[in-house]
Amino acid sequence: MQALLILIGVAAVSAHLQELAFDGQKVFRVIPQHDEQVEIISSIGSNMQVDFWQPDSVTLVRPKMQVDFRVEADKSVEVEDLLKESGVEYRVLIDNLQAALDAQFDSKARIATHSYEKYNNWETIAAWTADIAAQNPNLVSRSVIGKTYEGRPMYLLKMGKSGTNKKAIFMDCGFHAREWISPAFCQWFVKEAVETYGKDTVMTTLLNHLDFYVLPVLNIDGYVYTWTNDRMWRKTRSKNAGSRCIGTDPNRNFNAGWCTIGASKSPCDSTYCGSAPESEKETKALADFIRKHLSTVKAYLTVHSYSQLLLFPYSYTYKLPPDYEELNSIARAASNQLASLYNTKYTYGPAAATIYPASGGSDDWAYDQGIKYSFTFELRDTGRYGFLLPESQIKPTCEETSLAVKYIANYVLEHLY
Ligand code: 0X9
Ligand code: ZN
Ligand code: ZN
Repeated sequence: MQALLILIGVAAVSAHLQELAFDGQKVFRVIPQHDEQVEIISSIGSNMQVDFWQPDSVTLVRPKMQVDFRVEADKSVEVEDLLKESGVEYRVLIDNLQAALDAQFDSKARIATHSYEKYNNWETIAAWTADIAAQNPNLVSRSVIGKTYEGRPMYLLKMGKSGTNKKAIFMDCGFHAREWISPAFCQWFVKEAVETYGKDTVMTTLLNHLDFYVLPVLNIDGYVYTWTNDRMWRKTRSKNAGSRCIGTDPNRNFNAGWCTIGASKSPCDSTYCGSAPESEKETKALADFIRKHLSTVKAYLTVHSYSQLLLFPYSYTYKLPPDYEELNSIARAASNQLASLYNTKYTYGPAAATIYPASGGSDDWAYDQGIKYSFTFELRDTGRYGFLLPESQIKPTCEETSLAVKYIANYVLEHLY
């Protein structure tokens, strides 16, 4: 009892600390017009405590690019003055981050059970993976593909009617810890599959003829850290030799032009590529699983946020992939499907030209392994709430995204042989 009370006390204090930490912080959006203004953004980035949201690192900023960054409360006046003086076009995207942080938990019930319309913590998601498999033994099974740096089991769900020689779609969520809508989507998609199997003809056909592997959270340690310590954490939580800074960007850690462009060699940066490709236990576990299942996995989908984009290779080069025409037309059709529900607009294209060049991503790696249908989703929104998407948007976001995922899966099924 004593221990329990202390635990509750610690949780309350850490939640409270995190709450105070964001009061008065602002998120700015700037569009530097030329190299000189890019320089100004870079100097703000290096001289102030600035956290780049989009793109994820100051090194990726280019002229005419829309840039969102978060500024500490005591620096925000100074930063705004600098922007004004230098004539860089800007606006305040989020005026008080604390208010946005509070707004994300806007669903009515704050009950401690699992809900598809709330953000669930890791403990709740882990228990859910066991439950959903136990409740749907003919459709869902759970396995463990490895352990995280901090020792948590990485659960993978396999969905589909049992059959022989089935091909599969692989989908993961939760690469970047702070992109909470992503794990929410993986959970939603599993729910939708089990609830609509036998009712919805497309889903029924998909599960009869294909398997879905769904990894609800890849970067579990980081996700836990966003609940306990720092809501804005992105990377893994591994220690780096010779540095006090923690973590590697899992989406810079794959062996695809590793650390050549749009990635940092400094452990203190949010896009640190790691000491070597697959240096992280989490990326290694994912890559090992895919290598082992290359003969069956026909599509690789990885879910991030935010910006409303549907991206495909390449990111490590501006070169177009050999399957550019086909991937582009799939992305166009999937985006149209997505928009058909709530009119949510997605931009699609090869990632390097559509957002920014960045090497070491899992999408490029999967594609170069021969998985032709490789896509990255960047879910809602376009910056109003950014990573702090209110819970009231989980349902519409997941419903519309499911349409796009089903479209891609159905396309893959129809083009298997
Ligand atoms: O930079 C990323 O890893 C992704 N954007 S995010 O804001 N969610 O971090 C985009 C990934 C696109 N693909 C590659 N860079 N390979
Ligand atoms: Zn059939
Ligand atoms: Zn991401």
